This record gives sequence, structure tokens and C-alpha cells, in this order.
Amino acid sequence: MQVKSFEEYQQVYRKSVEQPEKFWDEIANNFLWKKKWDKVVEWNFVEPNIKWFKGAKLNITENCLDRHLEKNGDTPAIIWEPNDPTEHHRILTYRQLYNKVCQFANVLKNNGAKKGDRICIYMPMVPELEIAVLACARIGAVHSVVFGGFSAQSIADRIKDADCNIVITADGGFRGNKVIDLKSIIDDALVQCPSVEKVVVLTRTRTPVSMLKGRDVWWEDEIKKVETQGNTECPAEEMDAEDMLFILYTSGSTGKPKGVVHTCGGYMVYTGYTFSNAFQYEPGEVYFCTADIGWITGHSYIAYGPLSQGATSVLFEGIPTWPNSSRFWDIVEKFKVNILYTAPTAIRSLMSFGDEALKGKDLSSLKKLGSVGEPINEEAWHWFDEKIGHGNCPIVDTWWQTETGGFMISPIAGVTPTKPGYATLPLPGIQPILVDENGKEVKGNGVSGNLCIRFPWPGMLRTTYGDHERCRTTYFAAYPNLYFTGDGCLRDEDGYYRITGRVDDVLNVSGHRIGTAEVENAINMHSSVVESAVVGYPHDIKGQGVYAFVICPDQEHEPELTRKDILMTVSRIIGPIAKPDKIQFVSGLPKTRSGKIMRRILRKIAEGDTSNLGDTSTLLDPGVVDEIKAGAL
Ligand code: 6R9
Repeated sequence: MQVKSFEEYQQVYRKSVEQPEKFWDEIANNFLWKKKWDKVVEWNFVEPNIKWFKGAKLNITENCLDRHLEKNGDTPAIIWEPNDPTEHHRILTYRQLYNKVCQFANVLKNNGAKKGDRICIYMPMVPELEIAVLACARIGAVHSVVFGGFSAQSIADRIKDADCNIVITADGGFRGNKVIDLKSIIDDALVQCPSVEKVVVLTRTRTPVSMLKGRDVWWEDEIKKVETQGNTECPAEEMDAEDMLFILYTSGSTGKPKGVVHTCGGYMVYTGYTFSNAFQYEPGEVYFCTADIGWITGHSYIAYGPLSQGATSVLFEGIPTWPNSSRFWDIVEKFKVNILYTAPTAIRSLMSFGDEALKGKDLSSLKKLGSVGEPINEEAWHWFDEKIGHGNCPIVDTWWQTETGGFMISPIAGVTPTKPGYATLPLPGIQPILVDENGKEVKGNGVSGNLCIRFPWPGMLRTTYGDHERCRTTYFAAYPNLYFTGDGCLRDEDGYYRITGRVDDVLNVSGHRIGTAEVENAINMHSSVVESAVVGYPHDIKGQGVYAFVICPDQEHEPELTRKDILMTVSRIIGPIAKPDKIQFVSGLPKTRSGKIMRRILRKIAEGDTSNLGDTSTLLDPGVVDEIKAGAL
């Protein structure tokens, strides 16, 4: 599946556009199917209706586990590095992982799980998280993983939206010097969720937890039961290529986060193919993706993609800056990591500690570097290249989204000539197109526009859970017959793509997607807030920070306390990751006569660029702008 030279890439790319069905047919033949497809693809972007590998049957876990057993059963699948560097690391070979997945799949069955059920997973970054994910896939249950940084309210919203009947969690999780009381957060969430019948709780921190009779069971006890039953094997459920594999919630410009739906066949092919090709993964290489499994990067490029390719992955429980800012480099040295895949925000944060943290660290095992989550600024790109890669490692800047399932525009390591700040060229099978506001194609090079995709690819979302119309309006209605990404993009004189950031009201804070409307809603829940407007502003480490303009007459007595109360409200409603970095109290917001907030003006003020605010003549009360300008933080 790998192309080995730039010429070959160009040839393969051409073929993938001219004969997409033939191209994907050949790629899909590299995977294990219970039954092959009758048709490669059937699609329209109007409804939308997208079906890949129609009629095919498979189980993704057979590709990720069973098929490696004979030759590579003893190959490490997961090397787990705990949060605390003095705790021993764990290695799980493919055979051990297979056994544990089968065991836990039987635990799920014993607890009533069936094909098609939705199961919510809220766990720390331990091997059991990956085991839980794969066990769901094994029995055909749909997993909905929720990142550990989300609040009880956010979890409840997701559980209710997907109508989950089982939750898998842990007593707590370690992150740096903090313990996160996961079970207790789940208990708060479940007060609102009568659909949940069982909660399986893994022991990790042994924080005291409440265990409700009849509902809550310990992971370890359930495994023992399966062992005494002698239930060690678990046949893989036969899934249709278009059966749902998982739901993952992501923020958009309006409303609550939506449940992006991925299906079994296409997602398997796409993540396996892109992982193998873009990273040019060779057997025996040690791969370290620093993302959390709670995000799409973890789903596609910690769990499914690498496992379907028989790769060895490092799974890290902790954070880059604890117990000190050398942690990543210690891990690279300890496990002789060959491929390091991380995010610009982590790079910038580690950069800020200076070269001291790198002193004496042996990074010579590194061969390839990857970046994901947000545009990488040139300074960070060069630092990554020089200080970490010592100029010898291609940087694979992968542009993609929760909705795309896998890499879309990305260099192929060692094959595509790179350029700092550029995701470079589309991978085979991907047909990007730039359009202007009116949906007219912007042709040629040296141009910019809104990034769309004009032909389907196997890893794309199929719907948004429970609300297909939302999927249509969000992604397929802006421009007829195109998938709209929400990103702005420039194509330079060489035809290279550079993603410039979101063109909608979605923020990218430390690589986390956050909707401004979502944060505004949360702020407005505070009892004394009248109204608010949230925008992003450039932030040295996070990429973007959250700036909130808030109307709150009561704050005058104790502005500092009110500010903290608002932060607490946002933490409760969404989670700590969405807390505004700056809150400015204002007496009014710049609104047009029709009542629309002019965010363009607020964005400029938040950026500290107030010299030219553009036309403010349509504002209901232009005076409010001067007040906001004067009080800017
Ligand atoms: C994989 C992931 C998607 C949004 C996307 C874009 C930004 C991701 C990027 C990038 C520039 C890259 N983004 N990778 N921007 N260069 N290499 O991050 O998914 O959380 O859904 O975010 O992130 O704005 O639209 P997700």
C-alpha cells in the first residue's frame, strides 16, 4: 500500500482520481474480509448517502488482532508507559491483547451487551481503554468514547444523545500530579441517564467510589467470572461494511456537539492504508502517538490504524510536562521510538522550556515525525525538525478531521518534499477543491479559498447520530455536491496546500475543537449573565485562546469572584478544556440592527488590532465599540 518515490506518488494519485473504484478495490484487498464487496462505492453528496464496499462482511478486530497471531503473535502491540515514571511499564503482545479483548468482550456480553448497542467509554489512557474499545468492536457494539477532560454534564448529553445502555469507566485516572475522579463524574452524569443499566469500573487509582448494587460492577471481578466460566474465546461478530463502528462527538459552529458516525469497512481500510503509507511504517518500528484515545487521532492512529498494520505503539498515560518537561524525550529514549506523532501545541509548550530539557537525551532512534491538530507555525516546525529530528526526519504534517476519519492532505514520509507550515499534497484517493464564498471553484495555483472535497473516500463520516439532516446542512449544503471542511486553505505556486484555520465559529484551543456557541451557552447559564460573545485570539502555546465578552451587571461588586464563578460554570457545563482565558465585562455587544453580533469586530479587539475595525456604520449602537476597545484585556 506504500508508494516509494515521488514519481510513484504522482502516478498512483492520478490513477486514484481517474479510476477511484479500481484504486480502492486494490487497497481494500490488503485487508481480511469475511465476504468481499459487490460494489466499491455508491454515493451522492445531496442527501448525502455514502456506501463503501457494499455487501462486504468483516470484523475490524480480526484485522487488528486475529490476522497477526500466526506470524506476529509475540510482537508487542502496546507498550504502555504509566503517568508515574517510577511505576513499571507494561507490554502487551498481539496475542495477549487478543486474549484480553476476547475476555472483556465476554464480560460485556455477560452484562447484557448486544450488537448495535451503544456503549460509552470514559477512561484514562491505560491499555484497558484500548481493550474496551476493541471489545465493543468485537461484539458489534458501537463505542462512544468521551475524553476525560469533559464534565458530567457533557457526558450525560452524549449518553442521552446516543441512548447508551452501558458505561465503561475507571475509579480514577492519573494525569501529571492530579487524580481525576472518573467514576464520581460518571455518577453525577448518570443521575440524568436512566438508559444506563450497567457500569463496568476498572481499578486504577483505587480512589474510593460509590458502587450501586445491580448497576455497578468491577472490571476485575467480571474478568474472574469469565475465567471461571472458561470463556476465553469470543468469536468476532460478522458486521456489514456499513454497520456503525463508533460515534465520536465533535464541536461545530452551532448547537451541541454532534455525534460523528463512522462505519466498519471503509474506516478500517482508510485508517490502515493512510497509517501505512503516510508514515511508511516498517515492521519492527516503534511508533508513539501522543494523542488521547478520547479524540479521533487516538481512535484512528493509536487504536485501529496501527493495529490493523501490526504496528508496535507506545501508549502514554501522562502529560508532556510531568514530572518535568523531558518526559517525551525520556520515553523516546526508553523505548527507542522511531516515529513520533504529536501536536503543535505540545511542540510549542516543550519549546518554551528551552534546550535544557533535551540535554543528554538520546533521540537518535527517531526516523519520522508527525504533527496534527492545528496549523503548525514555522518556528515550531523548524524546532521540531532541528532539535528533535536533527534534520534527519521527514515531518509529516497531517491535515484531517474527526469527520474525515483519517489523513487527507499530508506528506508521505521521505517521499513528498516538505515545506514548513504546509500539509503539502492530497493523499491518493483525495480530491480537494478550493471554492470562494459563492461556491465558485478557485482554479490554478497561488490562490486561496474554502477547502472542500469533491469525491468520497472510505473513511468519511456517514451521518451525525440521530440527526442526518444536521449532517447534510453542516457538511453538504454550503456548496452543492461538495463536502465542506470548515477550513480555509491556500494553494501555493507549487500546488502545495497550507491550511490557514477554521472559517467558521469553531475554535482550536491546544488542538481541541471548541464551538464558540457552546462556550457562550455555558457562560449564559451563569445566573447573573445576561449575554456573552466568545471569539478566539492568537495564543503562543495553545494556538488559540478563548476570549469572552460578557454582559453581567452584577459583577460590579466583585468582578474577580464573578469571573471565577463563570469559569466554574463553564467547567461544569462543558469541562475544564473550554474555560475562557480572558473574560471582559462589557455593558453591551456590537450588534447590527437585525440583532446579529458583529464577531468580526470582537475578533479584532481580542487580537489587539483595533486600528482598523472596518465599517461599523450598520451597528445599532456604535458607541459600545469604544467602550469595549478601552476595556480590552
Ligand atoms: C485530526 C483532528 C479538525 C480541525 C481541522 C483543522 C485543524 C487538524 C491540522 C489542522 C492545520 C493540520 N487541523 N490538523 N490544521 N494543519 N495538520 O485534529 O481532528 O479534532 O476534528 O479537528 O483541526 O482546522 O478542521 P479534529
